[in-house]
Amino acid sequence: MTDRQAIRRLDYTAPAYLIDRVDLSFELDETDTRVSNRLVIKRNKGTAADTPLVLHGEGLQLDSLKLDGAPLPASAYQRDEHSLTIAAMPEEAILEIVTRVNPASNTSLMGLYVSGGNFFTQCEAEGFRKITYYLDRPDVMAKFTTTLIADRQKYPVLLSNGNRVGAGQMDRGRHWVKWVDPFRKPSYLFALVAGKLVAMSDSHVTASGRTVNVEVYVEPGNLDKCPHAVAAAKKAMQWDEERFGLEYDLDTYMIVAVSDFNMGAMENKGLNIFNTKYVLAKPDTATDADFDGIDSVVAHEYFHNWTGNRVTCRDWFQLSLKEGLTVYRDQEFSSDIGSRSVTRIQNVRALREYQFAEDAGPQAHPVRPDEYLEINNFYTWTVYEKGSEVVRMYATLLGREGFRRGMDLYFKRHDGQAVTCDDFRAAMADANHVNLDQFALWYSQAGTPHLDIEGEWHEAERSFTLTVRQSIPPTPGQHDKDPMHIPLALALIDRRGQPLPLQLSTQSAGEAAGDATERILELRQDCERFTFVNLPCHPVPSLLRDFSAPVTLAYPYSDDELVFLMTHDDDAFARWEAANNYAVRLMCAQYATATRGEAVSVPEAFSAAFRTLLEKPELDPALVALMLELPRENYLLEQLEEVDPVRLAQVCQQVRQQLARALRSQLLQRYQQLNDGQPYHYNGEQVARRSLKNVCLDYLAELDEGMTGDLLARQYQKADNMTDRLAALRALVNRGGGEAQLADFAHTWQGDALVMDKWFALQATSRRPGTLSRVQHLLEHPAFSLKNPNKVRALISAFCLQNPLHFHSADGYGYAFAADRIIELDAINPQIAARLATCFNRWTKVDLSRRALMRAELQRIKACAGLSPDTFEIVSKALAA
Ligand code: 7MK
Ligand code: ZN
Repeated sequence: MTDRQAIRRLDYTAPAYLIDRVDLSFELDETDTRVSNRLVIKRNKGTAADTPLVLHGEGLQLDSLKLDGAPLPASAYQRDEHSLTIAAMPEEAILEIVTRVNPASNTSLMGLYVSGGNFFTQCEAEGFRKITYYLDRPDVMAKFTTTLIADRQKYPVLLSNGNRVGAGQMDRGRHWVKWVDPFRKPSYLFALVAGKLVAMSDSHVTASGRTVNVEVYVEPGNLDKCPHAVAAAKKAMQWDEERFGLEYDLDTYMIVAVSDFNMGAMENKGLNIFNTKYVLAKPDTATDADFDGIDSVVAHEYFHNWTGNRVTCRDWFQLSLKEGLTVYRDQEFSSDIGSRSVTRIQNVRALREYQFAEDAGPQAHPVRPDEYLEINNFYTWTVYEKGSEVVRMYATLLGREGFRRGMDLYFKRHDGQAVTCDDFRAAMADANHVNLDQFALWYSQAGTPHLDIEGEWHEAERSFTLTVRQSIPPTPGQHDKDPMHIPLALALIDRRGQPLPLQLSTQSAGEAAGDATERILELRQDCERFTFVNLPCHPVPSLLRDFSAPVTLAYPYSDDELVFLMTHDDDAFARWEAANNYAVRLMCAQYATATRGEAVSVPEAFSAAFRTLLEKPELDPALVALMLELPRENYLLEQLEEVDPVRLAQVCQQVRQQLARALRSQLLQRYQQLNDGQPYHYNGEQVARRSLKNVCLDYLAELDEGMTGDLLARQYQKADNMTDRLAALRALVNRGGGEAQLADFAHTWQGDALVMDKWFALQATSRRPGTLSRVQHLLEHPAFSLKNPNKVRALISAFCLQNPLHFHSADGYGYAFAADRIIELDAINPQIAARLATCFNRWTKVDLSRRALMRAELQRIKACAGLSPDTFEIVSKALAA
């Protein structure tokens, strides 16, 4: 591995030179693209006159270099693998650089590359340096113009950032288009697209009356899969105007879909580039979850136009400044256009399943990291999802209006600037005249805070005292932590399920809100006591309502209290949470039972609680579905030590089987009620009904009866949409059958890459025996390619990260398979390889023999010659655990 130095947050220094303008010209050719780059460069104030100019650049062939019109002699500059240095620079200069790159051979999908015969770019975080020499850092903001020159027949569409200002014909069948972006931006927001694409267009009239064109570009033949993305963009525009007073600022908002893409999507100014997965959808190819995903990713990228582009990050340690905030904004958008409680539960479930595990493992890092080897490794659950929870806590502490005042001040102060997380916190504090100093710890301390809470009822005083202790576990490099500022939302519920008026003993008579039934307690110390007075009866506390902080919480609820809360709490999140707690408790206990060699047995009280949920048609089916879905193995693994993941998976299945038997008639009845034969529509009500229907189907599939086999086969065959068809196929395959349907599915959808991804993923995550050898076999399938990240995620990552039963097979073959693929991929696409390598993160959680096997594979990867810094960083941190 390259002996790269760690980059440290505290080493930040302002750029020595700034770039005022950049004029780019591309002569596009698959294997030999010529990039002309004209920079107007100024020495930054405070920079000594003899300071050299160091431009970033990687893998570039240099053709010519001119300073103020004169070619630079070789003695005037130096080059190495990563940079170009000019020792003597005037205070202000025009630098003209011509370089060449080979986009066709670029498998990293960073910089300029070819996909499906078209050109695309990806520059965040440090991809622009693979296109031309530049100050490739986010605090250098310049005005860009871009001219694209290419063969007219092969590349009729030529796009870049900003507004299209001119176009024309050229020699040799070529044409050109010129783009001007009027807004200053850092290089990571640069983009170009060239190729044979078609667009679906629409328009949006802004609150101030401007008409904005909305254009979604796709490969010919895919126009029928664009309407949902176009509608999502328009909804997002409307929402940001209403909620935050933010309008779009260019004439056209463009989205382009590409099938080879490392991530979900990218917010390049005016020209967002998306993974096809988050654009293309119609009912027979996309599931309800896919439609939801498109809404949220389109909104996310669109929202970046203000939170990310107009105000950007000073340095990459501040990544959560734009990502945490933008995830918060897209979550709020999804809550407003759909169901707020369903959205919240789904977001919290993902946070706990993935971010909590990250925060408890070897890659744990603060929301604002202190150092990195490779910034690409820090596009993490912590920076994104925990970051969004941190932003949400401002809103919880300050209220919706207070949060809006903070946002307004943030834009007023920082529009056009590259700033830090502290600047955001200062805007929130100053706009509301509050002190948020202690809140800064949310950005600097890693690890999930834990709250230990006890309640005590004083019959004589009719008061209830909560004692709250907070602790933050040690994480790599951080052993001692300080108490944090934590908003704890709570209510006290009486025996009939009514929330009681809350009055603190410390509250003065004059203090208002005498009948408020929910309060936000602001924790600031290791241990605090809160006594609520004038209560009519011994209440049940409803704690951390709506998940008011990203913490774990222990309160000694009895099983009965959990059942009471799951049916009576007026907060939907808290109801789900009670059900989830109860299920986690049950499954951990059953795992212990199985470990002692005793038989798994689900207590009647538990199935009775689930039965109640199924028998109440007045409940929101989407919420019932979420409550009936048992916690996944990967989440349970975090709650246990020295786990045998195979036994855990078996216990989970036995619990599901026993529940299915105990609830057979209710499940069947609910399934039939919900399976109403209505033609498919993607709308809230239908999505909710389908989600419960398919949860019922999943339980029924556990029954060893011919009846359920028929039910599944019928749903597969009759479905008029991908949601139902895929649910049936998954259940069929998990039962060890479904061969005919798998073949039928592949035959029907062999021409649709995104649908084939579902086919691969379904097999990779299957419980059926022999899954690893099937996965190995599928690597040879004509529709599979290691060069396509979606395919790698569908087949390999799905197996390694979402199939604990087979990944953790006791013979270690799952681990060896993962290591082999990581090593192979590292040479093709280090970013994707490093992501995959996180499947070894939790090796210290499993039993000793598996630990040894996983560790050996990590060492084998680490020992590979020429390993990328990306994979090296992940693997060496995992080994240090
Ligand atoms: C989401 C960066 C981009 C991981 C999750 C995204 C990326 C990585 C989309 C790429 C994004 N700025 O908008 O955050
Ligand atoms: Zn983002």
